[in-house]
Amino acid sequence: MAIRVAGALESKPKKGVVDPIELLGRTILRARVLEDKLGNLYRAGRIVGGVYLGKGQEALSGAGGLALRKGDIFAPLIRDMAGRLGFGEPMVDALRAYLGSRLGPMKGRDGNIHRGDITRGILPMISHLGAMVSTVAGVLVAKRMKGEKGRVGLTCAGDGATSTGSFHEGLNLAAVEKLPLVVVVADNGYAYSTPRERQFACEDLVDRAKGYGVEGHGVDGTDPMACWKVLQHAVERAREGAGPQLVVGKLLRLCGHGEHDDGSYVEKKIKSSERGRDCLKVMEEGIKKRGQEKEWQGWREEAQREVEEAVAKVSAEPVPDPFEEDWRATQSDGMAEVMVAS
Ligand SMILES: Cc1ncc(C[n+]2csc(CCOP(=O)(O)OP(=O)(O)O)c2C)c(N)n1
Ligand SMILES: [Mg+2]
Repeated sequence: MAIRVAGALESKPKKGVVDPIELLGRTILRARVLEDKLGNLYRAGRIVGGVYLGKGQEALSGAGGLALRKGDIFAPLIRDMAGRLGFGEPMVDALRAYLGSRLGPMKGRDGNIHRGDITRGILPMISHLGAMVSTVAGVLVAKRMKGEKGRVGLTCAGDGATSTGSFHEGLNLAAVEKLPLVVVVADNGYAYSTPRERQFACEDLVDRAKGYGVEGHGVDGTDPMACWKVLQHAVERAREGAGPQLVVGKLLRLCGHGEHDDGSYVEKKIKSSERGRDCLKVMEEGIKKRGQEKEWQGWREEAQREVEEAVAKVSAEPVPDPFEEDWRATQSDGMAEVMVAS
């Protein structure tokens, strides 16, 4: 049941046709430049709370966000900046959440990664550890009961999350109900500092697809175009009624669990293995081979400008006023109505 796909980066862009390599390349770049800036802002003491980044995981995450359409549901986790940007979350929303702007999606009341925007189909994350599988399954059941057709729900999980009850219950329910759910597992080999051999005894998490009775797709998460192809295919299968899709990408987190952690427990031999490749570098090399070195540099500079402008804009915005706040994140006036309506 599991398929493994190899990508190809060398094909030239065709005039008038959307170029997936440019789309994914720019998404990976924007996410990386933004997250590098977030790390710097954290170290400069500008961010209250933790900062959790997705360095090295952008290709898999971005390909997931880009495979979705308007009207779909996306439930990203802490390492899914690329997926968020790919799905259309404005960069300024991310900065507003991290810098506590009152104009942000959570009105400056929630630190960072728990942000969402129901009106855009982005669910605020409850937990990194499997909770969103059940949540998205529930949303998809509700959509089915309302007669809404053709909507796909995609959520992400880490290798560690696959061992939780919520992950199992959600995927099992989705399989029984044949829901259009795509679960993208970023198997980075560690749950915080716990290595995969202390988390589960199976060889490859994609083999679990058979047990759940869903379609499984294994992919090299460091290979951007392989990620693109697999995610396009999985989302299409879910949309056409083939039921849940389990995508497992092997890669490595090229940073600590959060910016407070140096990740020194990650073994050297894993860092220098295939899964330790940086998807951004793989993308960059492919783009150069394609003769688009100049374009790549231009996209990078554009991303840097976008980040700097957004930081300057958000830095001048108001923060919540404790004398005026009721301190409820999503239950403030109007939010409940938005949730019911969407
Ligand atoms: C119930 C619970 N226990 C512990 C945590 C703290 N925690 C957050 S993420 C995480 C590790 C998750 O590992 P994995 O699913 O592999 O995702 P990764 O961090 O590698 O992306 C832990 C222990 C939590 N959020 N919730
Ligand atoms: Mg992990």
